Amino acid sequence: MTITNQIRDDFPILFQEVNDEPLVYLDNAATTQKPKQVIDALVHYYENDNANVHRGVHTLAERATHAYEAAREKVRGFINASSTKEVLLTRGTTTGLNWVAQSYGSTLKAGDEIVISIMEHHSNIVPWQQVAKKTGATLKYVYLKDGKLDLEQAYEVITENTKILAITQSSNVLGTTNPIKELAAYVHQKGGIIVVDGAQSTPHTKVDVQDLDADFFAFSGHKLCGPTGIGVLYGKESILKAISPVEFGGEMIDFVHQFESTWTDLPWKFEAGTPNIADAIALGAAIDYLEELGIENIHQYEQELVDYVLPKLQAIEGLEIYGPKDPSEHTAVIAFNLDKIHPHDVATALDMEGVAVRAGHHCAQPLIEYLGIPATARASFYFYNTKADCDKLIEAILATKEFFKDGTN
Ligand code: 7TS
Repeated sequence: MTITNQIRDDFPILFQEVNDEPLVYLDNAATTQKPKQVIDALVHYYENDNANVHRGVHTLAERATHAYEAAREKVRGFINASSTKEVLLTRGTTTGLNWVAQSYGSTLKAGDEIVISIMEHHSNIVPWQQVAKKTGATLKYVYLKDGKLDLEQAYEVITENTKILAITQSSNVLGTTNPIKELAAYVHQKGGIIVVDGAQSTPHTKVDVQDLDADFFAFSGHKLCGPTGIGVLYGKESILKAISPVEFGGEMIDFVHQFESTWTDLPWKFEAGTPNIADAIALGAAIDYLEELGIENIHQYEQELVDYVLPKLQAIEGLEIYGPKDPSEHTAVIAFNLDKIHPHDVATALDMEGVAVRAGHHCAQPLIEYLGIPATARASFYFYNTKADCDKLIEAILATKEFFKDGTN
């Protein structure tokens, strides 16, 4: 199936005016919009099947359990995990990364090293700072070269002491994609594991956790047309079997005695309490939707948008873009600064034109500090954006530039 403007009809939210202008939604790195198919799945579940899972024998409980576990199977296929035992349903990327840090991370000791990159989201920094504080392990960084990960430096920093390499597949600021497969092979050869933050890659490109040889891989449902509050942590079965759960209570136990308890099997061992059933089912609907479009088609279409818009942005005098210069190396996340105008003012001015972009540090303060800037504006695209949206962005940026001309130049 090719991506055409018609798919926009599936997204009711896109058809509105903001500040008397048609909405151009370019904040997809923060969260994506939901197609009717996903909204319908939520409504259908609550209107027909709502019950708690894994406990009741009545018909509704069986239906809810079946739908919840069917969603897990869809996720398994989507990322090519070898078994649903390896697919843990979480609240989102942040929860998944915290689980890995709290569980696997607690096995580290003084002298062990955790390597992360300077382009990480806070969710893949702060949990490792905590692990380092608690265990005495050392946190090390890989920095940048030409707006991309400095691979040469990565291969120096990763050593036999590296127990964990925790790294994003695609940056939410720089629009660069890291060579996860190569990094995984390298860290494995040194005896460590790789934890991948897939929040910005999974919605846009084919992820195959077995091909990448990722030990852990986390992503969020809401960045790929699914609801908020649901996400995925993939972990290799051999590792998940060996480590302890992070949360304890209902659902995850096998047997509870007065002073001792045992855990149930994977994946439920990690899923304490009533899970987010409705949103898991709707995540399954989002995956069906993306698979119908074809994730490769989505990737190719977004690349066409980048090839179209990035050179136009680069041609605007006084507009600085972060990350790789070559459109073929840039994802559809474009962070920029315009003249000396504060990015919040840029975002507000664009909003007046109906164009929604984010401004700020994008939860990547160490990166922003490293770049030596206070913040950036950021336009981020998804498959329902069009070349007309790109044109509107350019037009609105030029209008903003003109508006602030006298005050800031
Ligand atoms: N990792 C990356 C690379 C991200 O971009 C984000 C969210 C997260 C982790 C956390 O995901 P969550 O679903 O658990 O919150 N990034 C952004 C963003 O760039 N703007 O808003 C959220």
